[in-house]
Amino acid sequence: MIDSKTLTQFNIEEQQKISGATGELTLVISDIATACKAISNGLKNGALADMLGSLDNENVQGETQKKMDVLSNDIMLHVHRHFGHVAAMASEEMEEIVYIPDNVKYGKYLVVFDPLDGSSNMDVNAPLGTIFSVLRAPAGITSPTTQDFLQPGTQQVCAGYAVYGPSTMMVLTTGNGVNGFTLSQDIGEFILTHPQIRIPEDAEEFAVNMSNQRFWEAPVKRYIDECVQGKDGPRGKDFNMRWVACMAAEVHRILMRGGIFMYPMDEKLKAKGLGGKLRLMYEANPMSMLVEQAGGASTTGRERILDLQPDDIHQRVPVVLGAKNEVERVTRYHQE
Ligand code: AFP
Repeated sequence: MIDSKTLTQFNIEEQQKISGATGELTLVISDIATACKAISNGLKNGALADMLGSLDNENVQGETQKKMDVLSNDIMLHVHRHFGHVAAMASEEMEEIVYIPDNVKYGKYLVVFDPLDGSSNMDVNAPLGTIFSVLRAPAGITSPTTQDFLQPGTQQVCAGYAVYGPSTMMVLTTGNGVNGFTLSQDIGEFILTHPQIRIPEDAEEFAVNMSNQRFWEAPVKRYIDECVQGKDGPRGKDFNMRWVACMAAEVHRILMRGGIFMYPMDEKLKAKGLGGKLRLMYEANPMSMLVEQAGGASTTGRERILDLQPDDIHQRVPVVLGAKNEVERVTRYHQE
């Protein structure tokens, strides 16, 4: 029995509240949802569909591509190239931005995505995700350049992710709170199941890749060390830890039950000349918008992520996000 709104109904109602809205953003979100349904289907048969394992090629990030990385990227590109509604796209998997064909209706939005987040989880049947961000194409421009994508996260008009776990969910914001939709296997629609999600301001759960501990900077070492000391330490309470190696699943858990997530700067990343592990435009910005819209906070440790002016479409940054009071504590430790 479906007794809640579908994603499409929800977005049309939201669109009707905005005077002068053309419905184009609703169409873009609907295309992304279609792609996520197709990716969800692609993931389901796993080894039976020969979808495990890697290909011989590397992506622009220098990472070996999984078969599902390529399929998910193709699906995201295909829906937008086929239906139009966007001006251009940028994918974590591709060096250059992608245009839509001339014969397709040109839209006013730029779509940025990580088609398959946490793809190493594919081979171990653990959660994966798709992360997306929608920006406005500069007015009057019919052929956007990479430069036109380099907008701070505060300019995003929509951000969200799909998480492919025991159920497939899509969680998104258009700047008016965060809402979660579960994909009904019966009718093939995303149904509103988690309206107006909020992140508690305090937390007792952190997510970080502890194997990097010895490479972290002092403020992060201090924060995690105090959490690990639990009741006997300065925090006076016990903390739990989780690490799924899929940012979409990690942020989803924080939106569902609170906590803090971090992929901080470390010596290994510095030695490779990288500004962090996670990508600003494909991961950090959309997740930061969601987290802030749900009452949380997001920082590099030193600056609010949404305020960063990107200088490269594949730029990487340190990320600390989640429960407001915990993120503020990490920021304070950086200042001290
Ligand atoms: P992929 O999308 O390349 O699989 O990377 C996932 C990710 O960007 C992010 O979702 C995870 O939080 C992080 O990397 C995991 O990194 P480690 O493997 O270093 O823990």
